[in-house]
Amino acid sequence: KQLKAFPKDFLWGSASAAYQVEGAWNEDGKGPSVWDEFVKIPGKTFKGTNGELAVDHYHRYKEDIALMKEQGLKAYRFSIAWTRIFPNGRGEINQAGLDFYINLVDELIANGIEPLVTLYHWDLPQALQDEYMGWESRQVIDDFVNYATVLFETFRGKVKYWISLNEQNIFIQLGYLMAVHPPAVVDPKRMYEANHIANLANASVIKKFHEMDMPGQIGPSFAYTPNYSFDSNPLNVLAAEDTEDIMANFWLDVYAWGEYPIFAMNYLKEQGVAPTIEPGDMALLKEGKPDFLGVNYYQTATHVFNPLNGVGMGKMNTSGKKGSSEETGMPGVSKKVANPFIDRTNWDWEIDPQGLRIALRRMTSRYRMPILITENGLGEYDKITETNEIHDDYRINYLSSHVKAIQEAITDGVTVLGYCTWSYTDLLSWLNGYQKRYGFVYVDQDETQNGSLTRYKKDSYYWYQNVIATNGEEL
Ligand code: GCO
Repeated sequence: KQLKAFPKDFLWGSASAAYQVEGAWNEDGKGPSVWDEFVKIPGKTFKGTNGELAVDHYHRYKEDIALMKEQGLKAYRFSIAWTRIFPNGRGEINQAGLDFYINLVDELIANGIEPLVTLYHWDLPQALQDEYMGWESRQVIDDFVNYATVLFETFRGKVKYWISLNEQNIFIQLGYLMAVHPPAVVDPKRMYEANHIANLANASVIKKFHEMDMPGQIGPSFAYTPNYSFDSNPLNVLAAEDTEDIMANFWLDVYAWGEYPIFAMNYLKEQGVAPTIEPGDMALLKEGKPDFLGVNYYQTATHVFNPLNGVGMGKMNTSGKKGSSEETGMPGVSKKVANPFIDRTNWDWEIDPQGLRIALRRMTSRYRMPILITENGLGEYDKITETNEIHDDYRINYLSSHVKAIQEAITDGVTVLGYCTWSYTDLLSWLNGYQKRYGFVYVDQDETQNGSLTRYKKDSYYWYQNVIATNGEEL
């Protein structure tokens, strides 16, 4: 079948997040975020690694942008650290912090690279966590809108693509159910309450963006793991559909329609963990309709039915050894099983390029909205040779098969605005330190090398350079 060409203005991009790259954690008036504090708790991150220095992008952004320019990158997605703008979450603007992003955006634009800005990539001001428990209080809504408004005013006309919340489903579930992200709580009721408040904050910021008549587009980035049934046993098929409702539609329906899905909501009510919905909430969710849906795609998940006394929450693989994750499941709903048709990474993430096509198609048939792929990539151990080369053919295979799947989805009729690989440079993996690398650009990190922070181009850097130059014709 003849594949459609990528659109001429397709955003060939790459991404990062403030805490994972910037470093300079307490410079120029920055306040502490929940992550600055969380990493200090023993045992929470791989060997206690943190983002205090990260890859020092705060001081090396010009060097990083020069590499982007040389590669031909069309778009760079990064996040703004709330605590650089408002060290305590609100109050006086910290001009030095804002200036960093003004310089960053100007440098990108001067180099012909479209800035895609994420407003929130998990680094909540610690002050707001202390004052009113962060996402668990409705006070966070006004503070988030206030912070976003400053950025909208500052970057009006310069930044055309905005991402409201990054992976709300992840920071909420890992923060309030699995206790592996701050605030390290295990409480489904509190999780769904915080999640509802995050939905209201998300909708409020989008509404504000539209009220301000901002040129450009805004949408959330959802970490979408499409769910499959293990086989054609109707029990398993239903298990997969229920999982899709509870784990995906529960966020995507709210973003796109301002509605919670019926089956998932019933399930939460049965469990006694459904969020409290106040008068006016649902109307607000409908008013904050995004212009596009952002999707972070890494993997799919395959399920069988799980009896009521079946497995519960397992453990995720943070060891970097294949096969070391524990079984996970929702008793009475589903249990995740290995998909015999696909291989996994060393961190047990299933490698499934067709799953990306399926994700894009499902989202399109359900919501009919343009999609921006805000993340996709492979975390691996990379080796640098004595002559400073990094032969990451496994990453090239991963990325090229996924780009091909996007082209197939476009041919099927999906509207895709752009594609951001995760990540541009190597960076801090929240729970896995610096050994799990995602970048096109290798960074010499203490944990694995000498700590000089020198940048080296991987083979995948040159591969993507050619993809961009041929607008996706050569993969
Ligand atoms: C990791 C993760 C992250 C995420 C990203 C989500 O290894 O820590 O893969 O890097 O992909 O931050 O938006």
